[in-house]
Amino acid sequence: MAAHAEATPDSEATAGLTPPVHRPDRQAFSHVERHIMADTAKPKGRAAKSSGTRKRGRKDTSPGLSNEKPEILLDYYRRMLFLRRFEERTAQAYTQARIGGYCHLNLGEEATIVGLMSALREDDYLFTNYRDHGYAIEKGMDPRRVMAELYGRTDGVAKGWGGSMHMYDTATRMLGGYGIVGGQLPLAAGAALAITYRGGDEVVMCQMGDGTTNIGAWHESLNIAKLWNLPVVFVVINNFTGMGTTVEMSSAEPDLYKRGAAFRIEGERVDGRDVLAVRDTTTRLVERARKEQTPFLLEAWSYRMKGHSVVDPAKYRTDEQKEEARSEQNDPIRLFDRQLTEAGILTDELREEMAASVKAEVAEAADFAENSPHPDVSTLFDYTYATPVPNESTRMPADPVFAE
Ligand SMILES: Cc1ncc(C[n+]2csc(CCOP(=O)(O)OP(=O)(O)O)c2C)c(N)n1
Ligand SMILES: [Mg+2]
Repeated sequence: MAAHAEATPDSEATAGLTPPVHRPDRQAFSHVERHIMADTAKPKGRAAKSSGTRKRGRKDTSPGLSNEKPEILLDYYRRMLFLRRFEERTAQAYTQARIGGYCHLNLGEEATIVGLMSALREDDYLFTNYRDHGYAIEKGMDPRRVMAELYGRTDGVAKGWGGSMHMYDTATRMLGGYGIVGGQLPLAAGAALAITYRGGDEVVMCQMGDGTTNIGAWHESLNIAKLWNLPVVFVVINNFTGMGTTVEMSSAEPDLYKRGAAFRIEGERVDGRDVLAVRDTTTRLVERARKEQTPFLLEAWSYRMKGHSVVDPAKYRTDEQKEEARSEQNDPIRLFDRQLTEAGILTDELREEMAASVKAEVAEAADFAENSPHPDVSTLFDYTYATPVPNESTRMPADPVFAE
């Protein structure tokens, strides 16, 4: 469609594609792409593509390691590895029926999570969708209590009543964990409004998936965030799929970082496999949101290594697509491992040491969860309502809510 191509000059990646398809150039984009709307809201055409031409391959796209402190790089590596092993353990516990209910994993998203969280201050706020375990841990929650929540035990962060999709902890300012697609967006805007009311300088980060950009709450929240100058960074994790539906099948504008344009919100896209690129891009946007008191949009491309949830065999993916999602070149941990090894920062000895300590820490979290008591059924409604409501597990739907 000529008009569409005109409006989005750098969308050659998607031009002429018919669904269902796989984006052909996922391997080849500069590590950051920007879409900036001028105050006139007039598209600037090709000049708006500030990052220049697309480069092929990965080696030119990383910010490089030369200015980085080795101990910080190793810390990122360990944190990513921890999330990987934690999620693998979660999947295992689920198949053993130790964990029940819905359960969505962050496998493949580790560099994005560590990069994003490294850009936040401790007092910044975070809202996420249901794919939240890694975010909760990286925002500062005790992994043992996250695992206990997955197990539905009293030592869990939500006393065992929330489960996988509802990690929540005011102390670390991780305000959930939402199962309704887009449910977190209006709440994130509200939290940012509260910050401005109080005259604070915290920033809200609101994570979501690509599929979320087509829900009403997306439009409402981005609109009000820009209208009221709220310090919130909306982060779209583009894993190219909402359950089994591709971005191309569901988004008229598949370059998601441009979708803030309708609200004059600047957007950027980053390679979510690259922890340093994510950290640097996010830091810039978070600090601008803090200083300029205005929202931003960040799109991070990363792979969902498995199905939508632990029970989804992803039969809608071809073998080739499954391989692509799990390949070495798209695995953020193997990529970073190679980078650090080539730079002489990660040695065999260090790798083994870290693998062992991560394994032990994950095992400790699982033991902690296993040994935590199940909540008493009498507490079922204790945390459901903010004010006391005489709700009992024996009450039937037709019974009056309030006692006569
Ligand atoms: C309002 C609403 N509609 C539908 C669903 C069912 N649903 C759960 S996850 C999901 C896909 C969302 O995809 P995306 O936003 O890309 O996030 P991802 O799972 O890829 O992280 C859907 C449709 C839901 N939970 N809430
Ligand atoms: Mg998705």
